Amino acid sequence: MANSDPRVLIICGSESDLAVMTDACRALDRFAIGWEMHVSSAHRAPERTTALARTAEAEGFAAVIAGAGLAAHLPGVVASCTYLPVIGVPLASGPLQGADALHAVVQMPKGIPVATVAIGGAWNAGLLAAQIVARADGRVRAAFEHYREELTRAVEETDERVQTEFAAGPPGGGVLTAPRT
Ligand code: AIR
Repeated sequence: MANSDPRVLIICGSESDLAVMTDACRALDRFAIGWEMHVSSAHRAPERTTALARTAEAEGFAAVIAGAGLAAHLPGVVASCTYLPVIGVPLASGPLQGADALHAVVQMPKGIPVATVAIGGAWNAGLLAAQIVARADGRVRAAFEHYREELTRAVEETDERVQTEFAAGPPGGGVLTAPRT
């Protein structure tokens, strides 16, 4: 998958990761930032994976997002093969539901950092990559500012509605109060 002028390289450890990792694509689309998505496993295709990482900077990418589950070495391996900032997405896959991947991604040894988001946090990975791109792109910077303002406005609108709904006491006849014994 690709679009014109890709600025963010996204790598998934397996096709089974795509459903979650496409959230990163959607976040980048929100800011009209081009991306390129690849499947490449650090364990099943190590040469291919390191080649993708090594060539990313010369190809014009500004950041890499890498998502994997289980023994998720992909983000760390990618980070060790590029000077670009790497954002790691631990994915819930298998019996430990992402706790294994979280530790593998976040617990990088000193020297090779991976900016780790929450388990399944591909949307936030996309936002973080957008913030990196925004450092050198005023259009993206303005779009990001607008996004933050929208978040705040949504909270304000929710609170306004809550104030109206609660003006005459909690809705549902007092369900929020402790039941009388
Ligand atoms: N994985 C693939 N190669 C190395 C790792 N850690 C991960 C994938 C996926 C999980 O293993 O990122 O989350 C299961 O992959 P599959 O292909 O068996 O569904």
